[in-house]
This record gives sequence, C-alpha cells and structure tokens, in this order.
Amino acid sequence: MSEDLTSKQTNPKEIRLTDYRSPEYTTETVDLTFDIKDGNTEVRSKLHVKRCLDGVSELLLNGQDLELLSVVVDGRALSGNEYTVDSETLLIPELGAEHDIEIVTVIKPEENTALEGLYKSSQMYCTQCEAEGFRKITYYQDRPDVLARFTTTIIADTERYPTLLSNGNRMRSETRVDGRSAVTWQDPFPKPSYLFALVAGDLEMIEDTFTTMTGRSVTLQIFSEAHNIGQCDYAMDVLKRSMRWDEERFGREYDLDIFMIVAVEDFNMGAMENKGLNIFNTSCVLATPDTATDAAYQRVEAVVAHEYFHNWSGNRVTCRDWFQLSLKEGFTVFRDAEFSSDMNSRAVKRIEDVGFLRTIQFAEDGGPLAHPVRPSSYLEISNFYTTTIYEKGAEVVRMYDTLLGTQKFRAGTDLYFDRFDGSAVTTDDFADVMSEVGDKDLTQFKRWYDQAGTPLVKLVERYEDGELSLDIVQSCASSPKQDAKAPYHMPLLIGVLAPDGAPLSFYDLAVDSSEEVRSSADGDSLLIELRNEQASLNLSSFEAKPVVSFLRDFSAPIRVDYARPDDELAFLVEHDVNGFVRWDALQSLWVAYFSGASELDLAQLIGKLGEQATSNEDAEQLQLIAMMLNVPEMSYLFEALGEFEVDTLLRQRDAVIGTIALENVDIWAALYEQYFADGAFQPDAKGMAQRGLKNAAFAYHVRNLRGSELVSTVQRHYQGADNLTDRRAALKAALTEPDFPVEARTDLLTDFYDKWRNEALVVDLWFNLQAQSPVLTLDEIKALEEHPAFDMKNPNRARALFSVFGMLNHSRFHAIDGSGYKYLADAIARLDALNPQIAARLSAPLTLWRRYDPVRQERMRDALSTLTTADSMSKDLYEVVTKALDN
Ligand code: B3K
Ligand code: ZN
Repeated sequence: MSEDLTSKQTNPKEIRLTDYRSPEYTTETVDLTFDIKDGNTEVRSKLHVKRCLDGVSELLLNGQDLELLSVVVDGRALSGNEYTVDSETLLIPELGAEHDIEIVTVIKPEENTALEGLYKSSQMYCTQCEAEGFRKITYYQDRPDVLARFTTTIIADTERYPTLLSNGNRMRSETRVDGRSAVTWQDPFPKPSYLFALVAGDLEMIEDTFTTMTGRSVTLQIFSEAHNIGQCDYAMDVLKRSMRWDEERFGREYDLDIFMIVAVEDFNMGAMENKGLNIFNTSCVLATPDTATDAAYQRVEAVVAHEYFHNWSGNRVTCRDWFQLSLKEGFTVFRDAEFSSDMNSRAVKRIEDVGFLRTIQFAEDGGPLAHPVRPSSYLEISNFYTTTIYEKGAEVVRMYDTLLGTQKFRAGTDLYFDRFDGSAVTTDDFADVMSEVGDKDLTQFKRWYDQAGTPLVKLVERYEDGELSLDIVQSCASSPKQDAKAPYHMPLLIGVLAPDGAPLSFYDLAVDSSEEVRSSADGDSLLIELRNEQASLNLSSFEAKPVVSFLRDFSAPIRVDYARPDDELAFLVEHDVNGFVRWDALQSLWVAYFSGASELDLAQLIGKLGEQATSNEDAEQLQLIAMMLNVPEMSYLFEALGEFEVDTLLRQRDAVIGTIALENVDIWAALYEQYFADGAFQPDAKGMAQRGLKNAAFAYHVRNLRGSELVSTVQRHYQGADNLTDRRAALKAALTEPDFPVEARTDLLTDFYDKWRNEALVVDLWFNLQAQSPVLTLDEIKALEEHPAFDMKNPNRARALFSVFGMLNHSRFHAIDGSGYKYLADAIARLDALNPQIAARLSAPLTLWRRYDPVRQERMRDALSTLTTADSMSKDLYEVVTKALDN
C-alpha cells in the first residue's frame, strides 16, 4: 500500500495540452471482478491490450492508493523486477503487439473519505470515477481516449448487499452457498474508464418503461435506500420527459435496454453520467413538496436531464483528453438549459442562467483562477469542473446556435454525433462540423475557447433626424498568463422600440453596418456578427427617437457598457417584448442606483411591478415579475459594481429594501394575501410563479412589521405552508429580520428540525439558512459544527455550512477583523485532510480577494497564506491557493 502522502504532495507536475500524445497501447476489453469484503475489496482485472504505435513496447498504467498483489502477462506471473511501480504508475516493459494481462489489487473503500474511486456511503458501496478515480480502483490506462468493452462481476454478502449493479446489461447472477452472491454485467459499448460504475447495497427501486422512437422498450429504474424511495417519482417523470425531448429536439435515441439511476447521500457533486448507471447525489434526485424547494425541483429536472443527455454528448461521443472537458459539459449544459426552457419558461430560465453566470462565472473569469473554456494546463483536473467549463462553455455552444440558426445548428449536431460516434474528440472537431454545415469560417470564433476573460462591449449611441447610430467597441482585460486578447466573433441581437412601446420592424428601416447583419424572419430583431474591435451600425427612417433593446436573450456572454438615461431603462423594463431585456434593464438601473449614478425612484418602480402582479394571470409574466421584485443579491452587485465597500453596500441594500417595503406597504399586504392561499402545491410554472410572488411580497410585508405582529405573521406563514419553499421563506424571515425575537426564532428552528430531522436534505437547509444568517454571531454559526447532525464527511452537510457561509453570509464572512476569513480557512484545512475536492471548492470565496478593499484584501490573503503553512496539502488545494496568491 502506498503511503498516505501520495495525495498530499506539493509542487505537483503541470499537465499541458501541448504535451498530449495518443496512447501507445490501447485496452480493448476489461473483465473486472470485485470481491467485496468488510475492510478489503479485491479487484481482479483482466485486460486485453493491443499496440497502436509501431516501435513501442512499454505499457503505462495509472494507479493510486492501491495494494498490488500480482501482475500476470499471458498466463505468466511477473516477478517484482519485471515491472516498475511507483505512487502513480505501473509500467510493464518489453511487451509485444497484443497481450492478456491480469492484475490483482486490494483497496479499502471504507477508508475512502475523498469519495473518488470505490467508496462507502451509508451502508452502500458506490463509485465516482470521473475524472481520474478509476485509477484508485485498479491499474489501468485511465485516460478518456482509451475506449474498452467492460464486463464486471460483483461478489458480495447476499443479505447486506442484495443489489449489485454495474454498466450495461445484466448477464448472470448466482447465489452461493457461502452466503454471497455474484452478478455479472456487460456493457456492449466501448467506453473510457471514467464512465465505469459499480453499486452494491440494500436498495429499493421504482421501475417504469420508455418506448423509444423506433419502438424499443427500455426499462427505467431508480434505486435508493429504503427511506428515500418514496421521493423518486418526480425524477422518473423527468427522465421520461428527457428521453422524449432528446428524440424530438436532437434526434437522439437511447441505446441500451436498461437505464438506471442510483441516489447516494455522500457525493462530491450533483451526479455522474456513467453508462447506463447514473449515480446521483440525493439532492439531485429526491423531490417531494415537503423536502424540496422550487429551486430544488428545478435542479432535479435539470440534472436528471443533463446526465441523461450525456449518453450522447459525452458517452457515445467523448473527450480526447481532459482539456476538452467543455466539449461534453458545455454542450450538455446547453442541452439541459434548452430542455428546461421548453418545459417551463424560456425567458425565466435565461434570466436565472444569466444571473448565475454574471455572479459566479464572471467573477471566476476576472479573478486569479481565470482559465479559458479549453484550458492549456492544469495541476489537478478536478479543479477544472468550473462555471467557465460548464456555463461559459454552454454560452459558446449557444452562440453557434445563434450564428448558424437553429436548423443548421441541428444539422451540425446530427453530423457531429454521426461522424464521431464511438470516438474521443476535441472542441476543434465540434467547431469544424459547425463550420462545415454553416458554411462559415469560424477560425476567429474559436478564440472563445482559448482566451480567458469576459469581453466588454462599449456602445455609444447618437440620434439625429430620424437616424440612429451605434458605435461599438469591444475589448477584453488581461488574464493570468494572457496579456493581450484578440477581438472575438460574437452575435449581438438587438431590437428597436417606438416611443409608444411598439416593436419596430427592421424591414421598415434602412440598415447600414460595418459588420455582417441580418434580420430575423419576422423582422423584429437584428443579428450583428461583431468581428472587429470597432464597428458601427446605422439605422434610419425613424419618425421619432426609438429605444434600443440591446443583447436580447443575452446573445453573447459579455459585459456591456452602454450609458443610457434612467427613463429609457425604465421604459424597457415596462415595454420590451424580450423578457431577458426587461429584467436586464432593471438590473442596470440597480447597478446605477448602487453606484450613485441614478436618481430614479426604484421603490416606486418595484411597487408598480408588484401592483401589476395583482391583476396578471399569465404564469410566465408572473414569474418574470416575481424575479424583478427582488433587489439583486450582494454577490451579483459585487461583480457588477467593480468598486464598493462591503459594509456600505450591505447598509444601502438593506435600506432600499426597507424603502421598497414601506413606500408600497399596501401593495405587499394585498399581494401577499392574494397569494397566501394559492391552492395545493404544484411544481409547475404557475405554482412557482405564485410562490415566487407570495414570498417576495411576504419578505417586504414582514419588513414593515414589528413585535408580536411580526412574529405571528411569520408563524402563520410557517404553519400555513404545505411545501418547503414557503417554510424556507418563513425561516429565512426569522433569520434575517433583526427585530425578530430570539426566543421565537429558536422555537421555529427547533420545531423545523424536530419535524424533519430524518430528512437529510431538509436538515441541510436548516444548516444552510443559519449559515447565511446575518443575525447570528460568528460564534453561533461556529457552534453549528457541534450539532449532532453535523457531519464533516458528508459533502452536502459541509457545503450547507461552510460554502454557504463563505458565499452568502456577507456581514459575517467579510467581518473587517478577518474572523470570517479565518474561520473558513480553518474549515478548509480540516476538510482537505478528508476530501480534497471539496476543500478546494470551498476556497473559491477567498480567491476573489482582489475585488475587496485593501484591509480585507490583506486579511483574505493572510487566511489563504495560513493554508500554505499546513504540514501537508492536497494537490487540489495547492493549485487553487497558490494560483490565488500568485495572480
Ligand atoms: N461529469 C460529471 C462531473 C464529474 C466531476 C468530477 N470531479 C457530472 C456532470 O457534469 O454531468
Ligand atoms: Zn455534465
């Protein structure tokens, strides 16, 4: 057994894209046998390997934390001096063209707290292999461009582990006299090792069937531990909808006869797309009205669809190397976003996604860990499952769709799946297909993959005698290791409105531009393909000065600098046909307000929106209004403002919320009462709109209350709730309103905990709401760790406390004495010893030190520096912390 130090190294080696070499040998078939026993699992792996390059004779296998028992080549056991083994590799020299190799290793899943490879969660065994976890199971060519056919036999105690699952089809099963069972699975599709999965446990299951577009029947099964099985029906419904949608929208049919999902409680991320056997964090599968908020329902919908869609975008066509990660992730996020848009409201989904992108991805892209959608180097690939790879990557895919038009884009995806089925490819291959079907030179467009940073587009508008001209200038600030940036090729979608709010048609206008432009089929919008650093657009034959609706649907992932009068923005909020632009104009007004550049009475505008909601029936419009009632979150403002001081901003934001509440006191009371009894819970657009409005109105309404009236209103909201979204709103009010009496708050929290103590995801929310509470002291938050339900080893629980504290508790985390930073750094150090991936992720808020004032900058750097003084540090954390301090 290699020492613990293997994953605790400093100065790890940088992996570079330019060093990529295709494999010298490939593995054609793998036959695995897992003999699971308490404390030790023996893994027997039979490989059939074949040489792919002339003149080579060494086979390099990856392996980590493995006890090697034997290596047999073509039936002959090798002695110790016939191979070389170190903490990361096994090298077998002097090989010929083709061999059968058998390797036996022993692993200890029970001790695996990193949750990568084979590990134990509650009473079940499960795996997580992406990106490089398979090497913690056995020695193997653990790289995505080696595609093999897997056969897997699992042997385990029959009584404790009656459910034994792996990829593909179930071939055989036997119950042995020794009280153990053996089940064999075979996956007919060659796949990289990162898609391997195994589950052994005592699980319950729900089952359904799906008939594919060619009439094949597919068995669908969702497994969970017994206490969770009643919460899986929604996920099953989503799965069936996803399968149908992928057929209709992308022509993709499922390929095996069975598709399984397993819900596990300890999981590092959301879910994993293992071939035919997706493994999910319970938080992304389970959903009932009492245990999932509306946001959680939407997440379940998005993630179930996302992992299912990977079956084509990721599994059938996979990545050549991990630098190409966005090839599958960006594309699949785009696909799941389209699915959610079709299932619910397109505008609402777009607004949510842009809000997230601006808050998290823009921050990453402007910070010390900025990297391109296709990075050129990394120390630890686990650190690159980022919002840049996923969300910005999805924006890049969306831009192909916008530039080519939906029909050609679909022709492009058809050709991509067809041409590359069964292979491991690159983002260049994807771009080339799009270029071919679109008959378009995309050389410049590909800069989106190579240049980090968020481009800035500055517009200057002039109007004179019926002619409107726009000067457009693009730029992009420098990023780590990238000083100068070349101009991007980007689609800018615009519309124009007459002064009475009527949309104007581009068919009625004279259009002259320095760039390629084309109007939409209905004439309502114009697409500008910006390629140059500077460009111009002239529109003429207006009867009066129009209002420009810019960057409709957020057609490119950019920042915009477009100085416009407040009343024009307010006009767009009220009149634009594009839901995204309406919301966006309001966010611009907020940013202007907080930077002191706006005089507009925003409290009045918000009140007016609230009033509109009392008489509107349209679910999409109501959802849109509900989103616009809320003042932007602090972290959105941090990113949008550039310059701010945390305490001042917190005070200003709090004050304006108070003003909105007070100046529209009757509106909130009326809106709240109107939606208080909104009928039985439905997780659909209408239900979400109603709860969105009810809870936005509730938050303003309680702001106007004091004393017993405040308490009784919050209690009534809590008691009257038939779902977690409303209960959460009540608890949040109790944990936000400074006047809420401590005793009443404690009563509510105790009642909630006692009722839901057996529902892990609800208990996560209980920790989450306290961790973000500005009315609790740091000591009170720290004390949450002492609660019997707190478990450092469970990623959901650790995130509910530490990640929420760092990302959402702005008053305590950013305390000027640095105590919040110290607390997070201390938690990160403790977590690093258990789970490096989670530790590295938790450090994100500290890495953004540069955007705060000088005192806080120093305190945040101090906190990061203390991490570097630890005796040992994982590769994951080392990369994040050193880059954060160096850049
Ligand atoms: N592909 C996985 C992510 C794996 C993360 C490994 N650290 C889930 C997804 O994006 O679908
Ligand atoms: Zn994915």
